[in-house]
Amino acid sequence: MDASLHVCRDRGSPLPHATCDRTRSLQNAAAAAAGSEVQLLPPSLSLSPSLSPSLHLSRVFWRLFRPCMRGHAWVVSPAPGPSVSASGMGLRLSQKFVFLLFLSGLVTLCLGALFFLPDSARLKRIFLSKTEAQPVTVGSENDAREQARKADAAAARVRALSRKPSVTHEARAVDRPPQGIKAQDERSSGRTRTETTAAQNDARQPRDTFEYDRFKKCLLGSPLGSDRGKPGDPQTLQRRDKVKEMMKFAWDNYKHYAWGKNELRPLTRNGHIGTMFGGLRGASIIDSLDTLYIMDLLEEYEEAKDWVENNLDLNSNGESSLFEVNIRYVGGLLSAYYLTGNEVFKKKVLELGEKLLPAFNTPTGIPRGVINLGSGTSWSWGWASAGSSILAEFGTLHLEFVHLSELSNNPVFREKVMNIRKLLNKIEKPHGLYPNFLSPVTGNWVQHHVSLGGLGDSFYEYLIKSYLMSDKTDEEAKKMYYSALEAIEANLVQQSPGGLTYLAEWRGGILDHKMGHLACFAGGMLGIGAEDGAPEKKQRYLDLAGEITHTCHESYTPTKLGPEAFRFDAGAEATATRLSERYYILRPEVIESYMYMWRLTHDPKYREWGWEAVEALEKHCRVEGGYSGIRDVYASAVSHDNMQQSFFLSETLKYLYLLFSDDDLLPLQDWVFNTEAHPLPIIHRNCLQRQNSLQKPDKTPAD
Ligand code: DMJ
Repeated sequence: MDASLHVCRDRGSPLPHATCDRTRSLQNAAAAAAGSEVQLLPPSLSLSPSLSPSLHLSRVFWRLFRPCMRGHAWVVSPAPGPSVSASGMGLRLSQKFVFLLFLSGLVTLCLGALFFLPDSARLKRIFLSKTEAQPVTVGSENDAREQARKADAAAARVRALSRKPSVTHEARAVDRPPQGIKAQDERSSGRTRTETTAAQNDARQPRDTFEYDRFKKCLLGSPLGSDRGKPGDPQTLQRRDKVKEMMKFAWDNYKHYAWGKNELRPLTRNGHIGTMFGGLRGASIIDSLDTLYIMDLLEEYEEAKDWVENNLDLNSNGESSLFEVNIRYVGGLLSAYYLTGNEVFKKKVLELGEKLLPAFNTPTGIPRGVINLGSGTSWSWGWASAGSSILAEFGTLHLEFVHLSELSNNPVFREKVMNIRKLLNKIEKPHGLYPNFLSPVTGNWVQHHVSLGGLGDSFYEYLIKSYLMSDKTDEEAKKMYYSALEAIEANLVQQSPGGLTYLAEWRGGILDHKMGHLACFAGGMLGIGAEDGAPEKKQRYLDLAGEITHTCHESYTPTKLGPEAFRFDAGAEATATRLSERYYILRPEVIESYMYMWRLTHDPKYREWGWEAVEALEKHCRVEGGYSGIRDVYASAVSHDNMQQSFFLSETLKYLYLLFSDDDLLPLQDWVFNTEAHPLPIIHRNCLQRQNSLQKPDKTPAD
């Protein structure tokens, strides 16, 4: 509990002392106005319920405040005049009238204080049940939107007073960056305490109508294919087996040295928790569930599942990244559920999904980047300029949230991400591009930095994947994706003097001729989006996909592992020119593009490139205690960073395994991979509806 909330617990009441004090002074003021010298009201005062509705209110008020007042000799001493009994029954009618008048005034004043004074936010939370409370995040910018919201909040307060079920209560914004991080602009980097909304509360209603069997019937093929994707030719099978062995090695070491922690430190052979997931643990377990399952490592999968069932504690109180928790935990649990049908995953993921909802309680509905899963408090990253939210973070929730709504039959999750979509669709875009920073308070761009690498990347990925996941019915996502692509082609796609195609970064019209490793996912993205482009563009997009993938492969030299960022200026051709950009942390993006390009073209070079990566991982990253990132991909003497990232198990090894498998293992007609490589099923809506109507008791198949 907040240290500043000193309650009247010693007197049996949860009210803050400040409120008790304020009540007393209000009483005295009101009494003075009524010409009485008020000391205190008697605890035993009883008034006839038949007198007036305000009497009931007075009683309610009295009951609420009595504990604060207990212990005082509260008497009414009207002066001057005949003395009266302290009992209400002994009061004369005129005195009763004055007394009632006073009580009504008092109640009005107190409730007024309760709802309008800035310090009363906590009291409101105590007074109003969680189920009623609906949060409004108040930012510090005084724009028209804010005014409108305040008006809404005021109207809601009135509704609160009339005790209607769904009310909105203003919460206080506390401008404070996360611990250890200094906000660049405290004016707008608001930390916002949020509470359970009515809609969020809805999420707790057991309205589960999802039928796993019906879902399975609507898949076009078996998720694991006819023979778990076993490739026909012996060399490919051998390579696939090698990848499986790598996964087992990574898993066994994690299990041995870091079980239950988030990542393994393979050199020091211990666990790493970090700060990204708040109090959540077991990131490597959640990220591995589906990989273990599709690789037929079923004993290991069972261990992981048991851990989720018995040890995954979602009641954590730490400060976590909304984006990371979503792509790893929500994505990992969702795909484990869809692949296995085990209800424990569904239960956990819905519980976790609800805990993420308060992050959306901002004036625009654009979530802030950091959330405390325990308290619902959310705030912007201290490093994000002017309290902004990051495009790649709030733009990478769509797939998972749509599935949370599918599973729970509760629209609230879908509504949250559709709201983000709506805002992004409407807002003016410089040259049709989406900058990386947006204010969750005003809904305006904060900086004109555009990138398909870090800060921007997976937003674009989720546009095309939203379209594909909707069984190609989400026309809005499609339109946004292809318009963004036009803008990217016109402004970011570049050719190096050496003939390499790359995606530059854009800073207010000035190009930075640099590509991050992260941007290498774009080969795969362009590939899977090619087919649904305009007829005259399809081939162009597929070619572009191939060119970007080729450039990224070119950056993998001489260790055959790639740097964090590479440049195309001052004579550089896909080369890291800065020491600080030479590291490789077991990232998947280049291999991810190989996997998609293999599926789309069956050009054997992609499998060859993938195998090069396997050999390089074995040579440079495998150590006795697991796999480690390396500090310099150009150095002949390898230096390890002592971290086995959870995405190595979830993405890098999974994409390699799929690259050496037949296409019917997680076929792209049925599955899209979230940005952490967790497969999520395409929603074959028509089939699902057909299945549902077939199964209704009052319907027959003939219907
Ligand atoms: C993963 O966590 C996800 O792919 C994310 O979108 C960005 N990159 C890391 C791995 O590099």
